Amino acid sequence: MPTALITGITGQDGAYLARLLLARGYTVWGIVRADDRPASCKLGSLAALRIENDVRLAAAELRDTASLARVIRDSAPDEIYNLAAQSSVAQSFDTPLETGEISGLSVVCLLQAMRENQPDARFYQASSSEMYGQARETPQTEDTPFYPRSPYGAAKVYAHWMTVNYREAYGCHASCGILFNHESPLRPEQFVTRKVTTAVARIKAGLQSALVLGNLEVQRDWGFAGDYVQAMHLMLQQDTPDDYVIATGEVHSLREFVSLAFQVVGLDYREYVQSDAALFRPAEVQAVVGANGKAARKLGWSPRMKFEQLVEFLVEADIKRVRKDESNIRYVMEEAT
Ligand code: NDP
Ligand code: GDR
Repeated sequence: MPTALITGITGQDGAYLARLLLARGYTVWGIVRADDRPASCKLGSLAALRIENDVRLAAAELRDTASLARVIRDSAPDEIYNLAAQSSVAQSFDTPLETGEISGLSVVCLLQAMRENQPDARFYQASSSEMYGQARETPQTEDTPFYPRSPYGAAKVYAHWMTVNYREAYGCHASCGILFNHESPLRPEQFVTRKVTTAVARIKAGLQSALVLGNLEVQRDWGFAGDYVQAMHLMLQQDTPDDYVIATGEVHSLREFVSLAFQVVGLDYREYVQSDAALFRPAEVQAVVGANGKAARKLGWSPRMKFEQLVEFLVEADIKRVRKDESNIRYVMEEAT
C-alpha cells in the first residue's frame, strides 16, 4: 500500500486530505511543528475528522533541509503533499518576511530533501489563486500571468515557479494545484467565511449583535475543501506531472455570501452588518474566478458542492457548534463528507 507524507497536516486541507488517503488505504505521515503546544491544541482538525490516532506524526522545521530529509528517510513516501504555509493573506502584510520564508522559500528545502533522499516520490505544491491577484484576464487559466497583490501571493509565486523548475531541471514528478478559495467548518475564524457564519449563528442565538467586515464588494470563487483535496490526489495519480486550476468557475461577491448566510436563519444582513475601512487590506484582490476545464478534461475532476449548499452547510455547522459548544465539533463534522 502507498505511503503519503503531508506538510500542514494539522490545517484544514491537511485533515481532509489525510482522511481521503486513509480511506484509500494509504499509510499517512504528517509533519508538525516542533513546538510545545499541547497535542489537543495542535491536532484539533484531525480530531474533528476522528483520524488523530490514524496518522503518524513527525516533528520537523520547514526551513531546514536536513530536518525534512530525516522525516523523508523515515517515512519513505510515494507521495509528498506540501500544504504547510502561513496561509492568511491579511496576516502576510504584518509578517512579510516570515510568510516569505514559510510559504515561499521552505518549499525548496522540501524539494531538495526529496530529490536527495526519495527522488521517485511524487510531489504536490499548494499554489493559490492569490498568485493571479490583479487578474490579467477572466476567468483565470493555467496560462494566465501572475500579478500577486500581497506578501503571501508573492511567496506562493516563488514556490510555484521553484516547483516547476524542479520538474523541468531535474525531472521530478512535481505538480502544482492552483486552488481557489475553498472552505469548510475546519476553517479558522480569521478567514471571512467562518467569520460570517460564526457571527450568523451567534446573532441568531442572541449572543452577538453586529458583524463588522472589510470590503463587501470583493468577489471570490468559493468551493468546498472536501472536493478540492480529491483534485490534489488525482494530480499525483497522473503519469505526467502538470499544473491545474482547481475552482468552481462561479463568482460571488462577499455581499452575496453574507446575504445568503443571514437568509439561512431568516435574518436580513442589512440590520447587522457594517463595513469598516479599517479592515480593508493595503492592496486587495478584487475579483478572481477560475476556469476548471483542464482539471475536468485531464483529471476527470469537478466540484460537487454548489455555492448555496456550501453557505448553508457552513451556517448549519456553526449553529450546531454554538448550540452544543465547541467540544462537539466531532458531531458537526459527521456531516462534512
Ligand atoms: P491552514 O492555514 O488551515 O493550514 C496551514 C498548515 O500549515 C497548518 O498545518 C499549520 O500548522 C502549517 N504551518 C503554518 N506555519 C507553519 C510553520 N511555521 N511551520 C510548520 N507548519 C506550519 O491552510 P489550508 O489548509 O487552508 O491550506 C493548505 C495550503 O493550501 C496552504 O499552503 C494554503 O496557502 C494553500 N491554499 C489554500 C487555499 C484555501 O482556500 N484554503 C486556496 C489556495 C491555496 P499549525 O496547525 O501548527 O499552525
Ligand atoms: P483570502 O481569504 O484572502 O481570499 O485567502 P479571506 O477569507 O481571508 O478573505 C476573502 C476576501 O474577503 C475580504 N474580507 C475579509 N476577509 C477577512 N479575513 N476578514 C474580514 O473581516 C473581511 N472583510 C472582507 C478580504 O479582503 C478578501 O478579499 C484565502 C486563504 O485561504 C489563502 O491561503 C488562499 O490562498 C486564498 O484564499 C485562495
